[in-house]
Amino acid sequence: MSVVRPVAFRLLHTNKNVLSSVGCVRHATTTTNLKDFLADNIPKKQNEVKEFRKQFGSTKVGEVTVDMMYGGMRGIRGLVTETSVLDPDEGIRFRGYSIPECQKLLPTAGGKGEEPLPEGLFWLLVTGEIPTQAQADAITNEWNQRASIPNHVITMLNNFPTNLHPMSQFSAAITALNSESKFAKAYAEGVNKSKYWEYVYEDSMDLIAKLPTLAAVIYRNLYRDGSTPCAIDPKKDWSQNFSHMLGFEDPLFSELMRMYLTIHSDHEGGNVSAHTTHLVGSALSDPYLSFSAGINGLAGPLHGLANQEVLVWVTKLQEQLGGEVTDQQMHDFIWNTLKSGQVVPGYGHAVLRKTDPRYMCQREFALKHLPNDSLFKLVAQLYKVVPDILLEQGKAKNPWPNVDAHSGVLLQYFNLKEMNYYTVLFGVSRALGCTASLIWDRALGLPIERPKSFDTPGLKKLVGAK
Ligand code: CMX
Repeated sequence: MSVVRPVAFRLLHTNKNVLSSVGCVRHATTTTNLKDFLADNIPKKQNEVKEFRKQFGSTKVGEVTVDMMYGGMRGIRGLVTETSVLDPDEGIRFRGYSIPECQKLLPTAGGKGEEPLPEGLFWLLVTGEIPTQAQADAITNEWNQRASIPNHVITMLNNFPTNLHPMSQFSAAITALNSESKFAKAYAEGVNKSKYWEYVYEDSMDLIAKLPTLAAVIYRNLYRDGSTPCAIDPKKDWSQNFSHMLGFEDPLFSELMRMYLTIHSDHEGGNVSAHTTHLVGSALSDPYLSFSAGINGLAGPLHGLANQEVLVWVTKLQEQLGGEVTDQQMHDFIWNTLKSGQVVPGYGHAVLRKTDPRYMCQREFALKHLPNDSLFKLVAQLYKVVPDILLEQGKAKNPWPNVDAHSGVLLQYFNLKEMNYYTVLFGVSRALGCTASLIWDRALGLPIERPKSFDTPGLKKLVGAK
């Protein structure tokens, strides 16, 4: 095992602008082996949490109201997730770093692009440190080596009917990959619980490595000629290999994928996909079973499927209103959506109270690379019109756009037109955050999750209602 220097808060970055905006940059230790990093750092974190709980274990952190219990547990402080934190006004921070900071600090694909590598983001989510280029490249190499898919999974995908939604195919394929689970095998052989994290780590790395190929097989079966995706090229990064396996050769599409797969990765612990993965993992279901459960949650229209719903809705708008759309026509169309008891997809959020920085990041990509695209202009016009209408309606607590309001337009520009497929891309990215958390869940020995529930008579009795 290579020697790991103590985690330090050091200013190693040379870019002064970055330093002034970010403040302290936590830089990576020297090892390029992520598992070695964990082996050295997990005992420190275990100790930190043990000491913290010893001192503050019975300190109250909030209260629970009856409305919270009926209201989707909104605002209940009930989970610890190390990888990211979501501020209602500012948006997501991955291990303390905002999206613009990650874009400045994370390693890129060198001469091939400027967007951060999702490999570097994964290192950050797992370790809390900004990786060096060598560390990000080491993750690329590992994922390229772990990418092979067992035949039974490919056979299963090839036999699915074309009317089975891509997300159902994706989830089923991830579940079927559990034949490869090193965690399940080790557990069956009686592994000591102190070693759980090592096997969860192995499964997580394998799972992430295999997802692009699974996703590409689904795409090519449903929307192309069903031919086998090209082989993984060890010289390409995760996103570029994925783009090429899908059949997209434009280098700018690979750049889009690097950005897309980075920003969709994690959104603290309470969202449906992350929370489900964490919950199922707490029963010691292996990472394949846990993450496929999370994927089923992501497939819901109020969560990840909203990126599909946005494009379906915008397409309807175009069909009904034609080319140039006035603000008034758009206003009426939106009100019709609301009056027919539907939500405006891509707007609102359970936690955020401002425009999602993931929306802004995609908008900036569009302004840079496709400023004159007509669909982008329409999405930008919606950004002007929708919030006022949602405010006027007075129901949504957040009238601003979320991540899903913008992703489809970028994919359409590159000719990835199949809207039903969009949530699969979200799912490939979401694996980074969900598995990084699973590794820490097992490293910290978190127990099976089991909150207390009540029936209404019991709750009435509890609060003294007649
Ligand atoms: N359009 C119309 N009504 C909306 C709305 C929207 N975009 N967002 C919220 N509302 C409504 C809710 O349906 C709710 O109505 P009822 O009181 O009739 O039930 C009311 O406003 C209050 O909801 P809220 O507290 O503001 O929002 P929630 O935390 O309950 O729900 C979310 C959050 C995201 C499900 C909701 O804003 C929504 O349905 N948005 C559209 C779907 C969407 O874009 N989802 C993607 C979210 C990001 C992601 O997970 O990927």
